[in-house]
Amino acid sequence: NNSVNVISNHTKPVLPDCPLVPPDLNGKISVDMTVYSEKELAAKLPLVKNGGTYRPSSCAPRHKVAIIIPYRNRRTHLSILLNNLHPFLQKQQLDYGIFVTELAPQIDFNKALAMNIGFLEAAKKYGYDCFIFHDVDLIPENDNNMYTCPDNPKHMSVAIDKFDYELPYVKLFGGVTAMRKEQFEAVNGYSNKYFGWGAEDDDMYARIRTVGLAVTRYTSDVSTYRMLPHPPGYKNKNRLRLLETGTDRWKHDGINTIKYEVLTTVRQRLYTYILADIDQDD
Ligand code: UD2
Ligand code: MN
Repeated sequence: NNSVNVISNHTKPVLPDCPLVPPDLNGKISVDMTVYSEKELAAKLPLVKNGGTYRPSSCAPRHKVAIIIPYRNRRTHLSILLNNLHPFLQKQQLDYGIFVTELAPQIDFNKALAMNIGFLEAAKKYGYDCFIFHDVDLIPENDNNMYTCPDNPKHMSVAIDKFDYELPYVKLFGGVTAMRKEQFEAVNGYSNKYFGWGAEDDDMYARIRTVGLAVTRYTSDVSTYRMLPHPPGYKNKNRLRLLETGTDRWKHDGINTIKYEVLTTVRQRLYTYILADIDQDD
């Protein structure tokens, strides 16, 4: 070949990698509890692209992160979370996208099922390497709490005001958690069977330990959250029986067995909304 290195004119200028530690983090931040309208919110977050994605323009981001929010009938919480989370993630210089996943109204609420679907749909859209599963009502209070995925699944909502900023129990893996794509696939995602409140997070904790991974946490002074008030969820009566049989069920109860249909995907201004249906008789 004539080995002339042609610099074609459409190559983007190579950006320097973003610094390992983002430069302008402040540590403790105050939560803005204002409930803005969608229009006001869109106007105050101009850097967010339609569908709720963003990537830094001055440096090459080190992390591609999908935020998966299981959702039903929590509009005010979502508005407050988006208002606080977008600036927070931009300061951390992440290449991120926010996905809000809801099950069709006739399906009993099932948080883990919604998160499995959110994972599968987000992974189809972009090469995310890190997935943060995020309760809609948890607002981070410290921006050193990096929304990235270390080499073990990370439990991020360690200290919550509702629980007096104490970890309720050491095996808790609910609230806000981070898993690399390959870690989530190694545990076959969440169980699909926990309809109603409770224990789907404990089931995931057991899967993580079964495959030889561990749960890691940042210190509680960094991993602090405000939980927005809400009525208690309707308890799933057979959650404990499901949990007991979890370890011998996990290989055929998760993202490899889930049967769902996406009814609609809407690129809202500040997030991607996914509405899915399942055939509940399976
Ligand atoms: C705890 C866990 C949560 C989950 C739940 C048991 C923490 C901090 N949180 O949450 O992760 O394990 O127990 O299932 O440990 N949701 C809706 N609409 C609803 C109900 C739930 O959108 O009507 C979503 C929403 O994202 C919410 C999440 O599911 O944050 C968990 O439900 P919750 O906040 O009502 O339950 P909570 O606070 O006991
Ligand atoms: Mn809650």
